[in-house]
Amino acid sequence: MGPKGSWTPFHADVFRSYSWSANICGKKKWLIFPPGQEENLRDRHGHLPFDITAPELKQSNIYPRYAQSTAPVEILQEAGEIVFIPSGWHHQVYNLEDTISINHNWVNGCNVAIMWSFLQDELAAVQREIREWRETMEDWHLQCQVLMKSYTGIDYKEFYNFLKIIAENRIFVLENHHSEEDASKHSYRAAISGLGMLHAVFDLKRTAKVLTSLNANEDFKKLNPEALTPPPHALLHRLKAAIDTALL
Ligand SMILES: O=C(O)CCC(=O)C(=O)O
Ligand SMILES: [Fe+2]
Repeated sequence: MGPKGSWTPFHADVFRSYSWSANICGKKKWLIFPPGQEENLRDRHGHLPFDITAPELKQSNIYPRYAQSTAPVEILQEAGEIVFIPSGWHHQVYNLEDTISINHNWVNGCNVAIMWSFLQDELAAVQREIREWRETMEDWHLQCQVLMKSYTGIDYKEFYNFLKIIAENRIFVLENHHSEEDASKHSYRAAISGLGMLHAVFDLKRTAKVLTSLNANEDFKKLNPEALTPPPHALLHRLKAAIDTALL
């Protein structure tokens, strides 16, 4: 909810999720950039601007790549209209009138790999910040995870748990698709069985790809992942078996 004249500074959404935003009343102006375009808007220290319309952006000693940037896509959103923002599109938003809107963010099989790639970038940024203590701190890798969680809202183990819950739900759908109606009366898990078999297989395939990459990741390996339940390799094995059975 925002009065006329209020605005939201330049950003991309949490975990590089998708979002939709529905205007109940009022009017918004959106300035949006395709993924990657924000690179030209970084200052000489690599930081993104708070306000992409600020006059300082034109100073090439502060924003060296601004001259190469392209103009944002501009959207005027009226009451009753919904805007969809794909993963990784940076945006700045103005309330042109007193405005109420409802917004929802989500990750699914189509953008979970984008989320994983974002988390790797976030960890790399933390590692760069505290690299000078790498050799002197015994728990340096663990501390990087702590900092990442405080900054990004999630660490690698939590991301694993996220994948695990998605995978287990989808496996449940595949294993119980014959008794869908019965099951949906009894459990939340089965309620999502409304997804359908193909959707569940699609999500599992995408989850398997991301989980394979997570398992091979050197930073994840340093966190003693085999102590997690179930161990990531066991989950991946189960996941692949569920896909194979479903495709028989
Ligand atoms: O409505 C706004 O001011 C910001 C909305 C936004 O950033 C979003 O929905 O992702
Ligand atoms: Fe946003």
